[in-house]
Amino acid sequence: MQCNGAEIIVKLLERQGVKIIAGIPGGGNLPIYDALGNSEIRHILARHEQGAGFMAQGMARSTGRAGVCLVTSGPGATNLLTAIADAKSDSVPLVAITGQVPTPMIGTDAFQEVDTYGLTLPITKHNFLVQSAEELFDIIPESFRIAGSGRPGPVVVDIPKDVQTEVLTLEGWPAPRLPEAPKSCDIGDIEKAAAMIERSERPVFYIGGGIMNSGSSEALRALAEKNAIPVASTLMGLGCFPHNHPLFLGMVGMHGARHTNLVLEEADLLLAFGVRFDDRATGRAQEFCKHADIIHIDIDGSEIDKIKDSNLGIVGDVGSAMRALIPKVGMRDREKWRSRVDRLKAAHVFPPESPDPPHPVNLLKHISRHVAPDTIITTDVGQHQMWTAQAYPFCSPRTFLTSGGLGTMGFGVPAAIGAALADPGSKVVCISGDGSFLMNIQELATLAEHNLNVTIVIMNNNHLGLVRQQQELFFEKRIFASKFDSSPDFASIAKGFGVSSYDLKDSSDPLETITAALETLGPSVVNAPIDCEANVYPMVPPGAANREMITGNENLALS
Ligand SMILES: Cc1ncc(C[n+]2csc(CCOP(=O)(O)OP(=O)(O)O)c2C)c(N)n1
Ligand SMILES: [Mg+2]
Repeated sequence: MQCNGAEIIVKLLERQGVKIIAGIPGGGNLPIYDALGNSEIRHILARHEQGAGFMAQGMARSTGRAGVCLVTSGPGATNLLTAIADAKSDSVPLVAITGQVPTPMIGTDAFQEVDTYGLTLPITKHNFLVQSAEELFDIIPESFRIAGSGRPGPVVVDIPKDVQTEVLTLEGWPAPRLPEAPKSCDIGDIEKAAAMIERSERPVFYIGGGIMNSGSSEALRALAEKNAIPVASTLMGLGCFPHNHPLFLGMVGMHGARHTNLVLEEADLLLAFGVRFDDRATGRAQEFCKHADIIHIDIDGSEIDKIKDSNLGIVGDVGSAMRALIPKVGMRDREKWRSRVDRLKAAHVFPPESPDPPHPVNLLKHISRHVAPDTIITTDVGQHQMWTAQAYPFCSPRTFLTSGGLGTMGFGVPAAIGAALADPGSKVVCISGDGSFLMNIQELATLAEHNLNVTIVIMNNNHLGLVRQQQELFFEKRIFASKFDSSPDFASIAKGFGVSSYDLKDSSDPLETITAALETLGPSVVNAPIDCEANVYPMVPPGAANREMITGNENLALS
């Protein structure tokens, strides 16, 4: 049998179980597109390569399986960089295939040539520049093994055009490669961890995306309940422990609830499971959980003792570690510690309901009551993202898709498209901001084309709100370059793209209008004007300790 490199690529992708690829064609990847045209793989034509990258991320984040995107050389590859870096920051499995100029032209400043390999080296888990069609048999399956094994991440496969057209005679196909089963933890370490938990009086879980990636939210719940240990989550961990569980403390860190950060201050043992001590979570790291011993479990050994020294560092799968710990810890009720935690929680009801109906917290709670509990929510980046993290009652893993580590505006719409493509029957809601929405607005065309069941709610404060908030609080109210002097008519624009739209500005009952949008089959956009001076509280000033949070009441006193 004879095949060219492009046909080999597509066949190997099919054999890896790839069902959908998002991308944009160009001279540098046209042979692959030619082969893709004959495949069962569904191609989603994005309108910008960053959109394609975030669609692939939406599929990956919602399913746990590697998402795939395909772009051309030069500007196609550079447009994709942000989505790749974003996947690296949040440990998302992604296989990004980029076309490259023919091998003999590499290094000649050829048309649409950039050094994709060099550009992506620091933002990928691994990258390849394919030298021959023969190499594809190893590199394509290997890219999936690498993207999904251990700590997941993005892999770039840069494929010169002459490799795509090179013809080979072949006898068979290599076996697809799956992510490797994670390494289980040393049993001696598990015994030590169990003894530390038993000795502690005030243990607290500090959990993150590692719980989601290891699929271990049930083990977490069983361990927390057995030993009565409260659970605080990072932004990436939200959904891994039910929002309404009595042991749940909410999100830790810069915009965490006051009681969450205060409980962590009082802990004598921190169970840092599947987390990386990100500065948004820890505040000033030296001050974070100062009085606590730390057990840090992570699949990535380079995270152990990177930011905070641990008393016990365990490299391995956090899920298997927790399953091993469950029989080794006793049934406890920790009456004293729980009642202390409950007192702190009761003293700081969070987030406060607002008397103002269009307040984002009210809108979010309303949305949560009108969609199924496991509805996927995506966000963009800004105040609306933090309000969502604070107020939305996430109950299941992989239901909150947000750009955590990189904090990329423009993530929300294409990620929602990706999640909807991966699960076409279900509703996906994107909470966006008026600034972020514009950063990948072109993907409304993709959304309309596929008639996906996505509702986008734009929390419109006519500002880059989180920037305005920082200027108000930390730059003596010098509001500069964060207010929009003109604001687009988002509802009309959405209509222009062929998407149903609603504007709460024209509505006598904004909550009812949101319900109508959520009930619309197919895509819809809701423009939701909100108070442009509303701030997200609490807020820990950048570089401060978490206990130094601003709660908003001081702010009232300040103004
Ligand atoms: C691509 C990108 N550029 C700049 C920033 C810096 N930034 C963080 S939040 C923010 C404002 C976001 O505005 P909007 O989407 O309207 O959300 P809001 O804060 O108003 O809810 C900006 C500019 C960013 N996170 N991402
Ligand atoms: Mg805004």
